[in-house]
Amino acid sequence: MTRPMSRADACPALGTPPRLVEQSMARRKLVYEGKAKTLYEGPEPGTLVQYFKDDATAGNGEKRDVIDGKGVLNNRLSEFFMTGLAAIGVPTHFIRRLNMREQLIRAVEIIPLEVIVRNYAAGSMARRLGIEEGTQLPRPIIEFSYKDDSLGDPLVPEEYIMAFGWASQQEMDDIVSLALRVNDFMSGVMFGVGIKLVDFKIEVGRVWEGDFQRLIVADEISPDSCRLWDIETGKKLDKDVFRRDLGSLKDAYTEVARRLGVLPTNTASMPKPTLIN
Ligand code: AIR
Ligand code: ASP
Repeated sequence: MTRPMSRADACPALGTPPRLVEQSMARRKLVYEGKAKTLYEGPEPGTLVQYFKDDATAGNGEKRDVIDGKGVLNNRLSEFFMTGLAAIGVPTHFIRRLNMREQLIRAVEIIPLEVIVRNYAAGSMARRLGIEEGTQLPRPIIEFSYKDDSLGDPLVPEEYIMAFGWASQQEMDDIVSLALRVNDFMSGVMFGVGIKLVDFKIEVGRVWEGDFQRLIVADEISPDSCRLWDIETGKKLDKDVFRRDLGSLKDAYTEVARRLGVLPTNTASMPKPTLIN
């Protein structure tokens, strides 16, 4: 398996000697370098390899750190959620996991929006409206941000999206129904392990199937892109732990993975899955 070196992977005693890893890196074409993930050309046309980094950023890159093992956990968790979505008929870009940090995905044309679904007020909504974090919303609320780091991903009304041609009316209808299906699925899965899905973000991409174009869930679904609170204690188990300096991000993500029974088998430092009653 080819993959770039990272701190968590770089153990010559266990894997490919570093020299060979470097050679394989040279053969692979970088397609896109994001803050938390890198995309490489995939083995077949229409595919990409999505590599999960350990980098954590917040405030559009103002705060940054490297959290050992985050990439491994998010690779597994995103696989778990995307596979579950596919099982209930929600199309996603996920094809299969390749190794600890990489998954094979379908190449999509990303719609330049962050599609945010909120069940409880938190984060920017709580700030904007002066609502106390954790207040349950009358119904799930969907909002859209324009994906542009230099602008800080500004919230945009649907009229902008249509007027600037970022997505059509039909696509917006499809995006809303995808987002609500993801919300129902994710809320249920998390509820089952004692976690409240406060809000989350997805990205959606276009794929062509013959003459037909359709929309599928892309990017990732992980504690980097959701707010997850323990139902009993309210403890935060998502990226807010990093954004707000609330403790160990790795412990929080490991807790989510353990409750879901999703843990890499060969990461020595990670505890075995335990049953949650
Ligand atoms: N999100 C938005 N941009 C990047 C991410 N990860 C997610 C947050 C949160 C939700 O979207 O992780 O789950 C809403 O974020 P905010 O900051 O608008 O309240
Ligand atoms: N805006 C995203 C977040 O806070 C990512 C980033 O700021 O780098 O989660």
